[in-house]
Formats: sequence, C-alpha cells, structure tokens
Amino acid sequence: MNSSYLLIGGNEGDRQAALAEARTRLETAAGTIRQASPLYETAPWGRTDQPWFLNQALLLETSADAPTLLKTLLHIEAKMGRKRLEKYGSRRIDIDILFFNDAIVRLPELVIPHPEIANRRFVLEPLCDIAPDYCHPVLHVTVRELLLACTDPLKVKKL
Ligand code: PH2
Ligand code: MG
Ligand code: MG
Repeated sequence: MNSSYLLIGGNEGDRQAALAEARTRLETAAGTIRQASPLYETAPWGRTDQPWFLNQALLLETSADAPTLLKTLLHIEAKMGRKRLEKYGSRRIDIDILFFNDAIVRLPELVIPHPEIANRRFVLEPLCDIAPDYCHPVLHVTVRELLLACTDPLKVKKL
C-alpha cells in the first residue's frame, strides 16, 4: 500500500459540497482516506481577482502508483466539471498530489513533492494539522518547520 498526501480545493459554487463530493469520489475510485484536516478558507494565491478558496489536506491510502493516481485525480476533476481555462484561475475542484510515500518523481506531467509546498500557506496550514512530523524528501525538513519558515502573507482561516 502507498500513502499519499493530497490537497483538495475549490472556489466556485458550493465549495463545501464540492470538497465532500471529491472525498466521496476519492474513496470510490482511488483508495481510503485515513486522515482529513479541518477545512480552511484561504485567500486566492496567484490571481487575487477571484473568490476565496476552501482547502483541505488528506492522507490517502492507495494501491495505485503515482502516475495512475494522477490519472484518477484528473478523471475525478473532469467528472466534477473542471475546465482548465487559465493558470491559477477559479475552479470547482482541484486535487493535487503533495507527497507520495517518500518518492521523488520528476516527469513532464507530474512532479512530486509538489514544487510549491514551501511557498504556500494554504497548503502548509492544513497539511501541518495531519502531518507535522512528515519530513520533506527533497528539503529534509518537517512540515512544521516549513510552516514556521513560510513567508506567504496570504490569509488562511480555519473554518
Ligand atoms: N490553487 C491554485 C491557485 N491558487 N489559492 C488558494 N488559496 N487555494 C488553492 O487551492 C489555489 C490557489 C492552483 O491550483
Ligand atoms: Mg493546485
Ligand atoms: Mg491541480
């Protein structure tokens, strides 16, 4: 079995319903959710002219390998009506792989650990709730240490 930390998020329509639907679809198609952080209301990163996101970190146990998991996540996003229009733009649902075991993956379509973890408070706050002692396999510091060192000024509020 593999353990993968995911971040789910969305900022269109009923955000709580979208995250709940994503969790249900993950358990149907990808594996078992072993841990889930509280929900966070987060200021939009990258493009500020859009609604605030709801974000949540999950620990998924899965028999899939990383490329197969990515395919499943993209399929769930597509089923939930996600259109890939513009970078950092609004979306009903986004499901990102943060970590996959201790793997380091550098494929054109998939980079693990997610390259922006250290720069984004909306990732680190929920992740720190469920994985404070997880050691980043490239940076060799824990999630808690990454959060303490994070300089992202964008607001993140626990619901
Ligand atoms: N996702 C993005 C771009 N900006 N901002 C917040 N607060 N939360 C997100 O999940 C998010 C974002 C691209 O995937
Ligand atoms: Mg994303
Ligand atoms: Mg994504």
